[in-house]
Amino acid sequence: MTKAIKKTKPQKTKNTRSRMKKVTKRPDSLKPVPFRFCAGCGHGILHRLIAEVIDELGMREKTIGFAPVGCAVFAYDYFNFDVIETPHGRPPAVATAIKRLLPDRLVFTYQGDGDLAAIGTAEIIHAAARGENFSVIFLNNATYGMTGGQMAPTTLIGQVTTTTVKGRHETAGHPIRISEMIATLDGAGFICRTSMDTAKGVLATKKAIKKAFQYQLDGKGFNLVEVLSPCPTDWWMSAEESIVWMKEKMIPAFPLGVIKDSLNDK
Ligand SMILES: Cc1ncc(C[n+]2csc(CCOP(=O)(O)OP(=O)(O)O)c2C)c(N)n1
Ligand code: SF4
Ligand SMILES: [Mg+2]
Repeated sequence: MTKAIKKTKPQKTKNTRSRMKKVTKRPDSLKPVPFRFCAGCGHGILHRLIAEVIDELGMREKTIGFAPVGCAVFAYDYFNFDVIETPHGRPPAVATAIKRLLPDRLVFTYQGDGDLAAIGTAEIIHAAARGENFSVIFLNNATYGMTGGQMAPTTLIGQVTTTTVKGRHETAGHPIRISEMIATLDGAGFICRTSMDTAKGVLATKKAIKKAFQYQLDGKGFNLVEVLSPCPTDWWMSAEESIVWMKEKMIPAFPLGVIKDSLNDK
């Protein structure tokens, strides 16, 4: 007579990894390639936040981004959706055409302070004045990062750059608060400024991007999120020092918060 085989309970594995819950993953809207930004740079964080928001909105296959000149020039290498390279401040001009032709797409421009507030001042001002229904993600690092740290329109008074070696003097112009300027235009709907100097600031930045993208999807018109971001390489600082500099110098010059929300303001 054969013995009945006694059923045993499956033993609990000692391998804790098999019981670990996955709480985060690389967003589908980012390609599986490493960023080439410097250590401590904010561009990589901002790319990831945008990708997370697009995933959460389920818009990956309906998104068209516009990349600038500057350190974000390779955005098409990183984002896993259509990106059109429109250098020298022209993203708002081309985004205007694309959004008008394809109104069901999520259209956004990604621009640095040199691209948006110097070479492309005309394009951004007129797109806002026209109330174009797309989103602008504007990374302000107070310098021309890509080309070696020259003075930008956002460079602070006293800030040393390769073209203001004794610190920026008033005769070289005061820093331009472009978001406040754009907010004066009737066509501009939602304008806000955030900072990536803390984890809380990074989360606030993501929330602002989501609000801006939703604003566009609801057809409410022109919206812009300015994001203060560290550039340790061209500030000649360590990553840690650059965060302190942002808190002490940059945020007082560029106050954070919602600058305009025309629908709620009314
Ligand atoms: C007409 C013109 N002027 C200047 C340049 C050089 N240039 C390329 S990127 C850049 C600065 C970009 O700075 P920003 O937009 O702030 O981007 P960041 O690298 O800081 O993110 C400049 C001046 C150029 N390519 N063409
Ligand atoms: S130069 Fe500045 S903005 Fe450009 S990748 Fe390096 S830290 Fe970032
Ligand atoms: Mg810059």
